[in-house]
Amino acid sequence: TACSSKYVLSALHPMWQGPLVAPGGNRQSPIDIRVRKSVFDPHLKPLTPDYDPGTCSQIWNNGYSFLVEYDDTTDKSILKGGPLEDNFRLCQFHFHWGESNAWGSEHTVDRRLFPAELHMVHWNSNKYSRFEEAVMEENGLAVIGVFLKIGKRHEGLQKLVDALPAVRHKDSVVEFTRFDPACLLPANIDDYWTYAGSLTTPPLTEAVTWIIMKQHIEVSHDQLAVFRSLLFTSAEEEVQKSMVNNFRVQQPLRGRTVRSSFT
Ligand code: SG5
Ligand code: ZN
Repeated sequence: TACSSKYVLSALHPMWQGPLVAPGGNRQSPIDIRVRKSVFDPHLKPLTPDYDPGTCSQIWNNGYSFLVEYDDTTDKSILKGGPLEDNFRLCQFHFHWGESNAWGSEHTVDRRLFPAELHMVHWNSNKYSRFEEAVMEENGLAVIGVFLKIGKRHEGLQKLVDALPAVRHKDSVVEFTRFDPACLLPANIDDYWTYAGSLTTPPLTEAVTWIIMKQHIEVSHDQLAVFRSLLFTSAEEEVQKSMVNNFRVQQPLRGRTVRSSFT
């Protein structure tokens, strides 16, 4: 799909988080959401995702996370509403998680860490014609973030969990079709925080309107254990490394306002 080009792969390694690599922009992500400092915006509309499970195409272990990729050559799976003026096309979703259930999310809420965080990545198809173009622009991307908590088994997620052993190693890809991304959203998508930020992996561009769901979803410990059985390393490498702690460190707010859709 359009956003699965491999040109940034060499940079996708946990070590890139070092101070030499991170740019000193003014709207970097992730951040801590301070609930009492967020500002209710009554003009924020309900979010209206409209996804076609038929656009789901494959799962790819890119050596940093696993990406469930969607065909984004047409406007079949789109996100609009909420803080967004334009239509944004779904190109992939992925997760960030920890080695234990005590941490793993990129964003935090009043410093609370979650064991994992889902990111659904969309690009502005009204203004741009390809993901690679949108990724360089201020209003190019919209990412929905959903926190994962340990609880009961998530039935929708299980189909994906079952497919993960096939992409255990870096650079492995398997066909994966008809997965409805909407099944991973919480029941209440009307309550969210939104702020202007960046990608949390290279190229770290300040292109993202973040939409962070207030309500989390529940997954079982066993389901997250399968995420942790994936590897950062390729089949050829001698020393195998578990794919865990694939989150970026938190970034300063630098005067930004986090808006909320709810009181
Ligand atoms: C961009 O950012 C990257 C993704 C990366 C997310 O969407 O895409 C590109 O730069 C492609 C040109 O990386 C890839 O798709 C690999 C080429 O996703 C990941 O690396 C998985 C963690 C990260 O976006 S995020 O800010 O939502 N975390
Ligand atoms: Zn992410």
